[in-house]
Amino acid sequence: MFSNAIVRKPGHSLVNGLTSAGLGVPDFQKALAQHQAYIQALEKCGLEVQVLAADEDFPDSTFVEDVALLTPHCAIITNPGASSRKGETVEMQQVVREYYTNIEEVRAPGTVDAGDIMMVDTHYYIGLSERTDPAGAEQIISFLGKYGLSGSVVELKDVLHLKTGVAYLENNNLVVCGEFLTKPEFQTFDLIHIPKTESYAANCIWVNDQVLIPAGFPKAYRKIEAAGYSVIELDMSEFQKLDGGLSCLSLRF
Ligand code: CIR
Repeated sequence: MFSNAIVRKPGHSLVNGLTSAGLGVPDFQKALAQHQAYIQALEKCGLEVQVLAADEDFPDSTFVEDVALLTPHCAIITNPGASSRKGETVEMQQVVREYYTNIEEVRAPGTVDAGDIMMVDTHYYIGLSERTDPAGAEQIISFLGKYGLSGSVVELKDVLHLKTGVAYLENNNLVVCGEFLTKPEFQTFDLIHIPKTESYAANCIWVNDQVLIPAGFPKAYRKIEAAGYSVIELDMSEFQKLDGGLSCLSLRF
């Protein structure tokens, strides 16, 4: 179970965030309202949410998930793969100190976006993507090992981050879409297959037995509900325009 979350409000500079989505420029006011609803949903799931002020210097800084990996035993500050995002780690390092004494840090030349890291109990799957390279993944695996945790890498080619296409919902249930459906390392899970037409909904999050999914994906909704979860839908349109999903907007621990 999680008890805390860290989020960061989007700034006006959000409109300059990195994207390959081709869905247009996000509307700042709408993004703010969607972000507020996201915070409320986390609170409804029982989390205490620390809300960081917007940081206009970093257009993508609302996607806090990428800059840290928070485990039950240690925190790992990443070295984000996109140059415009590297500075986001500086303040996060301070924030994480409020909760952790064991803090590790990924060093250049290794790069990691923690959106590429999926926790399954004490094991962490690390996607090798355009943002996370083998040297970064190697550092993560070695940090995890220090604390009795393990990691392994997963190749990916079609999506931005590992968790763009997979989500672990506990109880051996794994949401998968596209290239992840046939990955040998995922075949021991009970797979919940999201069709490609609803691929954005593969980025959903388990929060204390409830599952948050983006609004507007009825097939995904039905499948996740049929797996026994209580589902909360959230409008994510403005973050989708920046390739961001539900997991990206918080650190949950
Ligand atoms: C980026 O390209 O870095 C942001 N526009 C989106 C980051 C999404 N984060 C995530 O999937 N964990």
